[in-house]
Amino acid sequence: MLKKIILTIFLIMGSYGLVSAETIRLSYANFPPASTFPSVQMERWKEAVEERTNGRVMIDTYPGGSLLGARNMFRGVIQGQADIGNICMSYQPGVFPMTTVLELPFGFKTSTAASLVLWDLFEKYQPKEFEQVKVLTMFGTAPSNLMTRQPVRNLAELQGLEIRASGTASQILEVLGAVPVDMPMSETPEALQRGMVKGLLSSMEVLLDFNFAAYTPYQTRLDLQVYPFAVIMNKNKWNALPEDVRRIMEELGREQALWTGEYMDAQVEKSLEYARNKYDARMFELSREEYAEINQKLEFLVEKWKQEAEKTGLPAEEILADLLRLKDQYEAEVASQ
Ligand code: 3IO
Repeated sequence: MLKKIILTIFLIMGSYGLVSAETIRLSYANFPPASTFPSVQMERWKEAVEERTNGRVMIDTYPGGSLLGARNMFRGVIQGQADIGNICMSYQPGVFPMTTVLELPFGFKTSTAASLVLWDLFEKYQPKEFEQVKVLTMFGTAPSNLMTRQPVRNLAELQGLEIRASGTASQILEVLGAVPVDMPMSETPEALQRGMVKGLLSSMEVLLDFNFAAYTPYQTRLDLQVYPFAVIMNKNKWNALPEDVRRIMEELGREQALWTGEYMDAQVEKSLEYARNKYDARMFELSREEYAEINQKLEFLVEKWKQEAEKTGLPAEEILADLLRLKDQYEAEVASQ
């Protein structure tokens, strides 16, 4: 009798959704170590989702390539080896014709602006390069700068130097006379330690987060391209989530892009200070003439991107115009804070 009453109560509560469904566990794979910004933002997203769903959704995070690495992340999430994963679009040239527009050297100053621009462009154009997955958030790095073992005070000193980069950044290095060595960030510590490369072109928080300052105490200010990232989810897993959970995750999309950008910009500052204090790091600036020369030499990249984007049916002119307008708007907002 009592059993029957209890059962009835639970059945009624269940039909009104008062009994919380089973906990949903999701795996989230990341390629670089826990100390680096893609993994730091992953932990922040995990905490936000667990809190906002009152623990109904629990995220198991796998930094450092422990579930999927940089080279098999996109495929791995599509195939369901991980439910969620973090990809860098620069690692698969040609696969992301739209969002790699961030790799053009437009002179972003901050990760905050780059991340918001990337997110806005993604939302507006819904590019088919991501049609196989659900995109949870996106962000871009702070602009790339040269970090080297030996001083690079001018373009002459860059000639023939092996420098690690990825995607369009490698093309940029080649045009500037360096020898690009293409690999994901996660393989870079070993390449630097073994002396396979003399430096790298990336955002400078890595001086601290990977302790690259120990290998590359010289920096050259170039403020080149941005590396674009996306956090993606397996589509079947996404479709199987309760609607309120999906809403919570969707509301986090832009917020997470902003959080990550602001985190990274602060981390770059911290990193430069660390490199100066601990390794006597030095940052060089080129002459006005050499900056002008670089700009002129890299102009063709915009045309090249445009042609490739148009080939895939993207409104390239419109995307570029939006990018430049949003960049100015967001950089001004950041600067006024
Ligand atoms: C990056 C990737 C992983 C961990 C830290 C990082 N900082 C900047 C990047 C950008 C990037 O993907 C790259 O390859 O330079």
